Amino acid sequence: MAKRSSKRTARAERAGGVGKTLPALSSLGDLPGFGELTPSAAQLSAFEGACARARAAAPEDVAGELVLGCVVRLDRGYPAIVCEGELFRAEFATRLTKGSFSRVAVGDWVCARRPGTHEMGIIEEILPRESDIARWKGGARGERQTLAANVDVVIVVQALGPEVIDCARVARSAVVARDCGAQVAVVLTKADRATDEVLAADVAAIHDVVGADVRVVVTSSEHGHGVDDVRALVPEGTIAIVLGESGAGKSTLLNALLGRDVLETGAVRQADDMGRHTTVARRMVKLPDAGIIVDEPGLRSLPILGHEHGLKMVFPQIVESAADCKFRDCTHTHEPGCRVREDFTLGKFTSEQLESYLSLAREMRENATSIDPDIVI
Ligand SMILES: Nc1nc2c(ncn2[C@@H]2O[C@H](COP(=O)(O)OP(=O)(O)OP(=O)(O)O)[C@@H](O)[C@H]2O)c(=O)[nH]1
Ligand SMILES: [Mg+2]
Ligand SMILES: [Zn+2]
Repeated sequence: MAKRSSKRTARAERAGGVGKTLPALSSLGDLPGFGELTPSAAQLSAFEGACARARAAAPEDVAGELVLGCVVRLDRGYPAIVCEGELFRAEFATRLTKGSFSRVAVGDWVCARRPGTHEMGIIEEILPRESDIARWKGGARGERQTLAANVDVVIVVQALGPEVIDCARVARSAVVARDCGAQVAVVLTKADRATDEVLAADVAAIHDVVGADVRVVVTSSEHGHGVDDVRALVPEGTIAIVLGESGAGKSTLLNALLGRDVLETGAVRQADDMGRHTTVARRMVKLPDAGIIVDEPGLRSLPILGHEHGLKMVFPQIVESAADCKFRDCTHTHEPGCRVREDFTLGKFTSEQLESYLSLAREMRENATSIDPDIVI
């Protein structure tokens, strides 16, 4: 199939062809209703402030048109918003498109206008986030991309297979998630492809790296194995996001949780077992008798940059030791007076933890543009 995202098409879409190319709102099932989403007290009071500013800025009377809404879906950047009693698509108020403010994410609460004369709503303000799962896109010094806002739990999804699991990737995802203040759980999919021995070794290896207190659930699309355990990770009232490479089985897992094939899934390439970026939209789905999960396109890369806080949350013991190294810029590899090495020989952390920590810390130093001066790594 030809690539649709040529510059010309993009311009045509911006010029008003949007309605033709985006999925019809009436076709979007399984989105959460307004009552299933809960803004924080701070977001509610920010909404009042945003309404006052919108009223002051508008020459006409907009008071009756302002609504509190939550972004439940993004199709190639175009948000769908749910508010009391309605689901609508929206564009940005002109003053928002000027700065970087127009970067709205799934899960964002917004102050929007619903003028009776327009099909589209207008986003007046994005309300402050309680949390923000973000990554750096296009290399270490690229742009920061928020994957989802106001998320409570990050579910790191990794496929099992004949090969030993990529623990470093799980540790990396855990650092990014904890940096954003979210809880972390790990779901290992495709258990049918691994022997019992490999499976047990993989689970143990992940616990060795991210700590025994992180929940690890094993699933398989055969017989819905593990699905109830995943549902338990997302109780009613919470919002989770699935994070993993293309082909990891994220959409398949969500379909199992929904009990129906709602989300598109796609085969992995034989050659390297990678997916083909089947999911293109970011969207919330409401699970029956449980919370909300955001399905995401697979991530090609997850660079570590300025994630000192996350590193500290995932490896608290090592960071504590690092603070007592003789040299502040100790790399914990060869320096005299290295407390990390010393504590490792005392058995305070595993070699898997130390290895993951060192490789993530090295990458962070190399990428560093914003080291937190309060945390010694
Ligand atoms: N053997 C096996 N295959 C699975 C399992 N879960 C998913 N798959 C297959 O893995 C492939 C990729 O699944 P998707 O759910 O589309 O993966 P995804 O993570 O959503 O991928 P993107 O949307 O591209 O990011 C599909 O062919 C699925 O049928 C499983 O438990 N066992
Ligand atoms: Mg998918
Ligand atoms: Zn050291």
